[in-house]
Amino acid sequence: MGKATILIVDDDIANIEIMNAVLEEDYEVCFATSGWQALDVARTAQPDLILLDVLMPGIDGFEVCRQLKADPLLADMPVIFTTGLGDTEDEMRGLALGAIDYVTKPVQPAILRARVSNHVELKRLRDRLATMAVTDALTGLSNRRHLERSLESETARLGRIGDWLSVIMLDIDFFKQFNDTYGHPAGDRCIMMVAAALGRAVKRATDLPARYGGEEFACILPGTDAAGAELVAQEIRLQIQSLNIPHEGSQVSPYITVSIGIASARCRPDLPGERWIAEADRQLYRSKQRGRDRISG
Ligand code: GH3
Ligand code: MG
Ligand code: MG
Ligand code: MG
Repeated sequence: MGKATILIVDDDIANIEIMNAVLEEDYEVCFATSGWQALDVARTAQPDLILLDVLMPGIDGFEVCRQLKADPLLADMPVIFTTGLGDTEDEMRGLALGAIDYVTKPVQPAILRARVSNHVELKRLRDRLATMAVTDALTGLSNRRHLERSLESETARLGRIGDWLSVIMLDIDFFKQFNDTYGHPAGDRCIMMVAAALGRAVKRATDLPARYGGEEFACILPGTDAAGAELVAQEIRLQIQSLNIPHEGSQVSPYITVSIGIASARCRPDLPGERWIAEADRQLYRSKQRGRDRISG
């Protein structure tokens, strides 16, 4: 993992230099000399920690902290106030605004280093847990919970503008037989390879491929109509075909195949996300019924 990034905010360059000297060896350090600039740099540099002066011309550190915590994209960044204000009242105010720590100037280099190190460590742990909570451990794709949450927010968003949404579900054919023939570890490797093929097939940044469970995958395609989804489904089949994973026990092919179901419609505010899953699943079932290794929708 690369160095963590620290944003130092202080209107006094001498203070920035002192703190930079303490931190520059272990961290990527960036700076801001005013409150507005701090908010700008926080957005662009996405620091892991912000050292925030309180008294500055323009908006002060308390106001910067308030605005950071009010912005969902910035609220997770830990803030340590570094200030000449030593009153209990000031410290309480800073902590009440959501700062994780409060350090009075002049700072003790060793103490600043230790506090920064602890908070950066915690931030990284928190980031790792947040990623784990939305990721499927075997494949690295999004997990089912993340898929369902994204589907709720996407149907609400697209419903307001009446835009298209497609959801693709796919399921590996005769997979129980694959495990029986080649063993469970080989089954796991097969699931990982199919997941990677799915990842290669969906190309837009807003598309969301996920492992829905077992040997079943789903994919959310915002702004994609039925014809577009059909093309993506064909690309998924092509990518999985070119894996050439032998499957002796399959009744449809000597290689691994998948059955696919597609649900496509314009979003409406009254249609919840689960309706897309239900329809894609119904179409997937049709593909199974019609002989597997095909697309329905
Ligand atoms: P169909 O063509 O109708 O989909 O047949 P199938 O055998 O694939 O369907 P079924 O749902 O009956 O079996 C799915 C199998 O997938 C059952 C289970 O042993 C296997 N499976 C589910 N999750 C995992 C996993 O994480 N790893 C491995 N190796 N196997 C899994
Ligand atoms: Mg100041
Ligand atoms: Mg299944
Ligand atoms: Mg199956």
